[in-house]
Amino acid sequence: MQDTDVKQQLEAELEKAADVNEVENIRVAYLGKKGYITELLKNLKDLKGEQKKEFGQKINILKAEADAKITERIELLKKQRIERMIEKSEQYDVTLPCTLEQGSYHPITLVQREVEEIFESMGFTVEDYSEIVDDYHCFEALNIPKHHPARDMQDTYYLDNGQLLKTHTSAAQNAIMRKYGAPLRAIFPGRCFRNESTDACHENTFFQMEGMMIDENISISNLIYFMKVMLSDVFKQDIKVRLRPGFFPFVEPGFELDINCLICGGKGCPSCKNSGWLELCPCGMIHPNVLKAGGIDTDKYTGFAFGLGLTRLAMMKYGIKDIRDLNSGNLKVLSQFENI
Ligand code: FA5
Repeated sequence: MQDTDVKQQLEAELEKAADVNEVENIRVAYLGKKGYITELLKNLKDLKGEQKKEFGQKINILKAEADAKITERIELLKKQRIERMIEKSEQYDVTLPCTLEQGSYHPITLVQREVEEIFESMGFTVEDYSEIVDDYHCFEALNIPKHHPARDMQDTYYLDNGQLLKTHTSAAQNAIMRKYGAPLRAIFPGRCFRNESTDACHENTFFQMEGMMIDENISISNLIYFMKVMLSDVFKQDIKVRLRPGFFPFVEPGFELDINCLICGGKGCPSCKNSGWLELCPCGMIHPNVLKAGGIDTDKYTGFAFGLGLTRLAMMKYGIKDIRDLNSGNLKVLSQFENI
């Protein structure tokens, strides 16, 4: 084959090649050890002088051109393939009617956002924290050493690696104190896990919203003030509240803040275990040991903390009688909140 024929034939074959593999086969057929262009070079030995030089140059130019054309074709095919993939993945008709039903926010999300707004307006920041924590943060930093009986109050899911699923949002207290120091105003909502049997007001997976305020001269009256503002803003009605002593190793003094059950109006029902009251928001003055563990100067600062039961708050606010409905994924229950 003449060098001009080789060039034309190569161009025709490249034009027809539909994918990169075919082009690679063409490369071998022309530039490989026994390829057409390589074979042409072998003719050199029969030529002499000026003729040999001229032919040699011609074949070298042909070889370089062939290589460039092959590379060019490969690039083009790759580009076309990507364009086809993009085209395929984005094929949808925007004029088609939407068949998906619109979703709605979960009642816990709704109430969480409401409480966040209330506290943000009072200068609190909203913090995030992990659901898997270590023993130190969940217990030890909160004045609950190993083997302390208070650990029994929270039946914990331990992981194989020694970590555990957060049993309460208080597990974030130490990290937040260490991050910001004092003075400090922060709330931190989060999912909590306890190995509990479930009933109308207990779940094994539920939400709390922790709050902490640390500053000079913080006292129980500050705590009561913030609790009152929060509850009257959330419920937008007068609700009966009772404060009674409560024991938590990380506060001193500690309180249980209960609200009159809004499902039965205080008469007693399964949602409040027939007591007429619902434990909603334990709280207290942060224990000096906890402040010290968080790097806070206890000669200068005091603070309060609370652990609001966000899931129970959603129940009371929206009149949900059974806590288990909230994790059920039952759209009949949950879609009632779409217009709130
Ligand atoms: C605590 O978890 C403390 N960390 C709260 C705290 C924070 C006290 C800061 C003092 C200072 P307790 O275990 O009582 O406390 O839970 C707090 C609230 O979470 C309860 O009042 C209740 O509203 C909610 N709660 C607890 N267990 C469950 C459960 N199994 N299902 C649903 N809500 C729950």
